[in-house]
Amino acid sequence: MTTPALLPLSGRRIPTLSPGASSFPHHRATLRLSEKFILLLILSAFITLCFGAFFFLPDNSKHKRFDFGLEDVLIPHIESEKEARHSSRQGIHGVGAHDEHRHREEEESLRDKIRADHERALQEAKEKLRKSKEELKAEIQTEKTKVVEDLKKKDGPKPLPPVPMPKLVGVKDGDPGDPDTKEKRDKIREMMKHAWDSYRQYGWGHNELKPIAKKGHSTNIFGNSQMGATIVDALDTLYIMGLHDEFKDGQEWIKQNLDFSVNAEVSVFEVNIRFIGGLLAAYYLSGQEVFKVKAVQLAEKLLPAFNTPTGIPWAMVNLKSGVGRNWGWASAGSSILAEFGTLHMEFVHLTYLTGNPAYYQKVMHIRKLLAKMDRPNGLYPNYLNPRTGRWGQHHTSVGGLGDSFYEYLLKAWLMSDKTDTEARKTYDDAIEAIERHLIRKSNGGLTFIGEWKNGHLERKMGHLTCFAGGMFALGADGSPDDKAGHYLQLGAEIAHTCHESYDRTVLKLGPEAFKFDSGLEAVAVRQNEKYYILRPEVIETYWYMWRFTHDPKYRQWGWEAAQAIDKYCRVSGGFSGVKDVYSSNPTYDDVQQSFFLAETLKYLYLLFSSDELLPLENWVFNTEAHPLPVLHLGNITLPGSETQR
Ligand code: DMJ
Repeated sequence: MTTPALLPLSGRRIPTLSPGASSFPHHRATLRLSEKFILLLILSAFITLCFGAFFFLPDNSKHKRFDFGLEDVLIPHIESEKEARHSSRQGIHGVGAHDEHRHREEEESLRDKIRADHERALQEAKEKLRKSKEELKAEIQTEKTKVVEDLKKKDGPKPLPPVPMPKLVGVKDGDPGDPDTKEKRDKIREMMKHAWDSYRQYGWGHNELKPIAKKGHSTNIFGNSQMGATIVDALDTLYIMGLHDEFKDGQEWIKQNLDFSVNAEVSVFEVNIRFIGGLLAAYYLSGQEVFKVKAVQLAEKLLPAFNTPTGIPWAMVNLKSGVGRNWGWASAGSSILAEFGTLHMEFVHLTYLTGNPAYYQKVMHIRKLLAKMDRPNGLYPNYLNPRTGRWGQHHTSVGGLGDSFYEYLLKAWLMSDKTDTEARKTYDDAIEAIERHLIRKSNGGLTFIGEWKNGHLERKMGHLTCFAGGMFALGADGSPDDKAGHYLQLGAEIAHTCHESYDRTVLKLGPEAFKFDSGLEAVAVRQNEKYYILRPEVIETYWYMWRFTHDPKYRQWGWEAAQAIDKYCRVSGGFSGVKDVYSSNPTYDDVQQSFFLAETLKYLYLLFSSDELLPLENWVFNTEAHPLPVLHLGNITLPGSETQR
């Protein structure tokens, strides 16, 4: 190495660059190759020296921190360093030496602790490595399950308050006694088993079943969800029929899979009558807490639907976001009478079981609001706007869009052990207006219930309307002015008309709607009203009429319907609706509706059972045929009822 080589480093011989000129040629001009080599040599020697100096410096680190990066080790050490500095200043008193010793001991013990921890971890790792792959997998799974369980416990529902179980009467077999009836009942049970087994095999967990395609099915009332509607809807029927293995299977699915935190926009009404009603009935019949817990979880998800300017709920709610809206087809953004008016039974039970007044208050608020409104001709229109609180189109129906509103007025009274007289009065007034404006006799002598449309009576009756026969019979006892006989008679007449609507078809199954016009009696006219989708209403009315009269014709009519269903709707993958009941060669709609298992087969089974099974004095069936016990509240006041009533 020579000194001239250092010259360029000083920069003195590097000429100033004019702007834009490259520096490279100047270097080439000013440094020769040998100089560059010497320069590099010196640079590398310098770097080596620096590194060496760094490594040979005295090791101060142990006076600063342990190199473990652990806070619990570091923090005491920093503290002890401060103390050391402090005490060395006090050294003249001889305290410094003593502290030094103490700190060294502390450091020693910390080191020992860390060493021990490391050794333990090493030992554990060695043990793990000795295990087989399967053993390790199993251990990981156990850990995972534990974490999930812990999380569930943490986020899970608050425990519900203990509430006395209402008196449950008639949860028994209901053997009808005579062999012929028993045989019929066994056949209905077999049909239920076929419907359930098919769903179990091809549609398990889906909402419904496509029995021809043999796969799951769902509609917009359940949103884009897989909430096992058929399982929940069928549970109590399985229980009543003594199909206990199937019931257990359903219960297990619900326990493991039924989850309402789904991004699904569902119908508040349908979810209430099928899911909450189904779960509550399963809870009361079986006593299994899981059903009550799930019903309450779901009910909480429905509550945001009531956040409207009037408190009249939206038709649909997104279970995840709580955002609600109405059906696009409903008159001017209206909510539907049969939807917001069919919540009372389930919501009163929810308040009873949870102690949460919200449910009771919501439905009572609806009732109060309706009571204050003007009613055209005393009739309730099917549409009500939840923003303005004003009626939409003046259409009134005891069938679709109106039906179960009237049913729930009567059943509110019945389920309260006949103490809710306000509900009874509202029912009586409504029925009186219906009789005056909607019920007529055809030329052929058939009593029918028409539809009221802007002051005009449409002489058409829906299959759905046929439930009203049973409702009139059920409400006969307790009707004003001693009109019990009249209402029982009205129930019988409706049952007869609806039977005619079945009997006048080729398949002996009833159409969706039938006319009483231009010489037509109880027959469908339009092609799109000729279908039968396994609906229950006619059989429901037969059952109520049977319970109140014991007239054998109701069992006979029920048996005719059961045979027709088995003959024309049964397929290898379950039961399907048919598109035309007037055709001897019907095509299938390929849907096994969940209400077929919840209602149609249940009412048939009850029709061929003794009255001891679920007596009507003790049980009230919701509109989806889920039995809920009468609440003999006695001195108990429902929370929220003090302020509302
Ligand atoms: C059922 O879901 C209920 O009975 C509801 O009230 C109206 N209709 C269907 C079955 O037809």
